[in-house]
Amino acid sequence: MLQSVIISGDNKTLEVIWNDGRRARFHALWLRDNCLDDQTRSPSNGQRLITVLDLPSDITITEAAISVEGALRLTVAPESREMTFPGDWLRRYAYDNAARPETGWLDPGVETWDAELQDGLPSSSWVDISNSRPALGQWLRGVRTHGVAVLHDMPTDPGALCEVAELFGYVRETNYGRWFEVRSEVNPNNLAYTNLGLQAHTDNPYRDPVPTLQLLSCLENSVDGGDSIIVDGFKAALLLKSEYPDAFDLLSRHCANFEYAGSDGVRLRARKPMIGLATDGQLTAVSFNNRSAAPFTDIPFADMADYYAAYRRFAEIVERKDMEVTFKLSPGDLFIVDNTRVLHARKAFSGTGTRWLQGCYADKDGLLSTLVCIEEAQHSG
Ligand code: NM2
Ligand code: OGA
Ligand code: ZN
Repeated sequence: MLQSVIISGDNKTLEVIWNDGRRARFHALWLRDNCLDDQTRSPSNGQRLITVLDLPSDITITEAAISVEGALRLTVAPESREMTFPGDWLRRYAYDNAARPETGWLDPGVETWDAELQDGLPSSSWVDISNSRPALGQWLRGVRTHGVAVLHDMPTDPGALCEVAELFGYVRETNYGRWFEVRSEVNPNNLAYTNLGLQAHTDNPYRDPVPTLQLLSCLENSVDGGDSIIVDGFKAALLLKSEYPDAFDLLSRHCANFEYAGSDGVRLRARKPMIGLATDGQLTAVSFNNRSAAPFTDIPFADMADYYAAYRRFAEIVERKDMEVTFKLSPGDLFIVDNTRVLHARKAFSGTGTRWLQGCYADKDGLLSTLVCIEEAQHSG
């Protein structure tokens, strides 16, 4: 509930005060643009019907008051339009916040982790998430918060992992197929298809846009070794920033090159920083993959030696024991990672048994959308 409103001296902004004492200022222009009436937003789909050119640039507030329901009511000129905004709507979208946080800030829903997550990995079972929306929501929340979740008791039929992606969104088909077999092959077109260990990495940095989720499921795993390791790339990047701020700057300000050219007819190339920041400093992505790093061409000559030192520092942090969560996949296990954040690795394997995984890519937009829908249903239900 809103308690009061004060119009500024120039009539271009106002300040509201809620009954718990919180205050926030809003611009008349912003309020007009976000008017909740059905001439401004389509009642059937919520999309905006006006453009920025429809906003009177000389807009002023002529009247403002708090209604008995605790909503803001105001009138603006020269349109002489009346508008109403519920107090909780204004609170949700208030933008009159304190100074920007420093570079490397994270979405408030994200929690970084290290080896201490070992026994607390978000996990569920296929039966539960495919039969219960709340269970699916709980599992997806793990991906949103920690960038990783494990699933047990998967059916072992080929391609079953695609059904997991289809529970929340869409499979991203690539040159590797709708899903791919991960096992040791003769003449592999990718080092993933060998028994070699793989340094912690994000997949497909040579692709733009990169697949934002990867799923890996296990059909057989009777070899010696082949354990899985995951590392929170956001945690690693923030450690780098606190321990070696100059290294963090180098990896976030300069673009690396990535390439995959392992199969006939495929020449994938992309350019991006290893530590991705939004222009306002939000930490948004980590791209790290030794096998697919191409010759770096876009780092100034004078910075190249320091860049390699920074790259090495970052790798050292990624490989710290106290950063990793490890597990050995058994048949029927699957894990999903946020491929813009969480790095995955595997130990080398050998011996007489068989190691057979299947992988597929998907995207976070669908996952996050499904999660919000599940949460909205829970809050209204
Ligand atoms: N596979 C498993 O990004 C990479 O190249 C990692 C990807 C071949 C689809 C391996
Ligand atoms: C991959 C990969 C890990 C594994 O296929 O991208 O990293 O455990 N595989 O085989
Ligand atoms: Zn991989």
